Amino acid sequence: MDKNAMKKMAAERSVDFVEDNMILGLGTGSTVVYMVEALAKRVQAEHLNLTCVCTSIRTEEQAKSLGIPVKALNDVDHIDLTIDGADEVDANFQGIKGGGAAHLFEKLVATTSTRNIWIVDQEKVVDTIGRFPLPVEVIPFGSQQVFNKMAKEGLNPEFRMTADGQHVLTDSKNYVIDLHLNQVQHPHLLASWLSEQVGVVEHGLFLDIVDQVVVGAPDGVKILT
Ligand code: ABF
Repeated sequence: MDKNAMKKMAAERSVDFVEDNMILGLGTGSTVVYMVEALAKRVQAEHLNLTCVCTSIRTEEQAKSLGIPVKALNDVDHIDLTIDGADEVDANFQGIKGGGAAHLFEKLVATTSTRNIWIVDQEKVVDTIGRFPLPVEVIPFGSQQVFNKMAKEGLNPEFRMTADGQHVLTDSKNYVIDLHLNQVQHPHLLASWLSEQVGVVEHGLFLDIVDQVVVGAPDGVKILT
């Protein structure tokens, strides 16, 4: 079974957890695209009353195009459930996100949510996180100095660039530095160090956040709790 089929399977199953009158957080990424499509079908079929908070411009554009009501994060007083993708998740439910350069808004929405569900294909479930390069959002001003400090710390930084050599920009017009670490043995320590660095806006270590992981696999959907 190909990866997209596993993503679609997890995405469609996750929509079963949506209840009428929920304020819902919508994540970002290709797995979430399938989820928003399935959600729109449920909204139409069951006339669900939902308010959705999006984690990126592209998710908001998709939701609006499918008639899903959206609101800004500042305009809701809570979020009942957020469904988002992830790049890696380990057995302790620690994860890496940000492959889609949306982890700042994703973490703001996730930490506002009562419950968080991630939807992944089985390749994202790993023993130890870190094989996926860890995204770090930095402001452009002084970003080379931040980069140099990360290199000195042995974090193997690389600016995320487009094919034509421009900096990839987040929805906040910031840069992304990816840290090629292979393994993150002590994620909480690394998260603390990164958060202390002046110029770092947010990193892609999502620790102690997710409550349930819906995994698409060749033999069906698994729900990890
Ligand atoms: C998003 O989901 C990002 O944080 C993460 O990079 C992405 C996973 O992408 P995909 O679903 O396209 O594999 O939340």
